[in-house]
Amino acid sequence: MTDATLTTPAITGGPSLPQERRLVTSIPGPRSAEILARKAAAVAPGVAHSVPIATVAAGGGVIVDIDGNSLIDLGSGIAVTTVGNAHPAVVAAVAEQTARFTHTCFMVSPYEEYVAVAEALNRLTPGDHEKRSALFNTGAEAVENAVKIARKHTGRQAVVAFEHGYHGRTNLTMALTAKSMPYKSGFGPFAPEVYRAPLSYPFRDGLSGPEAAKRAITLIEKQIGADNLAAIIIEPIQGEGGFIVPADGFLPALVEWARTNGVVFIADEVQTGFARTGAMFASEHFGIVPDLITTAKGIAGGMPLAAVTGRAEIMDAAHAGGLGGTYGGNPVACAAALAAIHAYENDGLIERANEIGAILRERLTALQVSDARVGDVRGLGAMMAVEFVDPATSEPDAALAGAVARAAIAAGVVTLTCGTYGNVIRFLPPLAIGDELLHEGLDVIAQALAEA
Ligand code: PLZ
Repeated sequence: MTDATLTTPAITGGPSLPQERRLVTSIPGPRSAEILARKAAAVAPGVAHSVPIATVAAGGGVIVDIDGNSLIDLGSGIAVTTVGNAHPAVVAAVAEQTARFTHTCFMVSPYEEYVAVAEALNRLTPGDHEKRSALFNTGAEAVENAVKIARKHTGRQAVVAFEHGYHGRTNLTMALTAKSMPYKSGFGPFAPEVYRAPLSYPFRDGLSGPEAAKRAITLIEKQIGADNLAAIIIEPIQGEGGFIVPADGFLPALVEWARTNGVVFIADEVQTGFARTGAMFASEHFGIVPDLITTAKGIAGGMPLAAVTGRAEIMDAAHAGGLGGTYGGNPVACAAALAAIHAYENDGLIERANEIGAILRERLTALQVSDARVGDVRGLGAMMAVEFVDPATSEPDAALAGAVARAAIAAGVVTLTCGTYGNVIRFLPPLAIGDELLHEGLDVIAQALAEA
């Protein structure tokens, strides 16, 4: 290509796309392969991909590629298109907003869309205390800002993150993230005053929630000291780390300890937020009310938007002009968020996440019963995973997870892996997927496992 034009055909996405798995070529087909060859020549190889197709449309439960293949989507672009890709209300809101104005910078001349998103977040996040929100572009940026705010509020510097935690790819969020490859290796030095505490990982540690919390709190008290600690940050369910659901009582004990010691408790709900887990926010499942909550991904139906929401007295600590960014709370992203949030609240999507969760749990548990290589089935709502192990030793089997995912993709099912040990397949379908397509996707996974 010598000019900046596209070869992509005109095609409309959204839920009116035929809801079917349809392979007309092998994956990748010839036209996808051509674009992936251009990618290899033009795009930095650090930006890798897991599904070798060139996407032209998506909606409901499918992704369509440039060769005309229609793949079942069990990933939602990593938990982003939770309302469904190219959701009609999101598309309409984006079109309407784009035609009025695309940007002013909220720090130059503010607009209602941003304020309305902040109001919605303040209303929907756990707890009925007075709250404020600030908007950003990415999950990592929200996490960075939550830490800034907690430090300013407490006048302390240290931050505790957890084993298996994932918080982003910027310098501070790399420091907060546990896993070296591929996220951190060679990219240091990392931000100082970040400490790591042990998690509750019921499948591997056998501890009760209170026992695991005691282990973490002892480490924090002995190695850092509450007086030095600004914040504890944790994902209610570890996402990239392997969809690890902590044992009952773990999170409440941490929240209680943080409150007693003047430490800001930050729930990173970037992956778990917005109906995904069968509640508007995963914190609700664990009965916790975080001081600050970071959100992104599902918030705006695919448009880049992120937020920090929390207690007014903490959020008010940052001085005027101390928070912001050129694009934070872009009006088009905010308009998309208002449409997506309206859908979460009014289209039964929390119930739908629970229905999808019931199907996933039943099908995946059946796999576990018939195949000892499925060591664990876990998750909540439409955020479920299987952890593959060597049946003899329970050692992680990353090769098996990789083989199953590759076979499923080749058969037309977009399947994502995760986990510190790379041995987890995760299921994050759009809530717009139909039961039949979901079952077909799970049939393909089951067959891929049987043949692996
Ligand atoms: N916090 C809990 O899950 C992003 C990462 C994909 P950004 N997770 C997907 C990848 O390999 O880069 C994530 C998350 C949690 C923060 C983030 C970071 O969000 O929008 O990717 O910056």
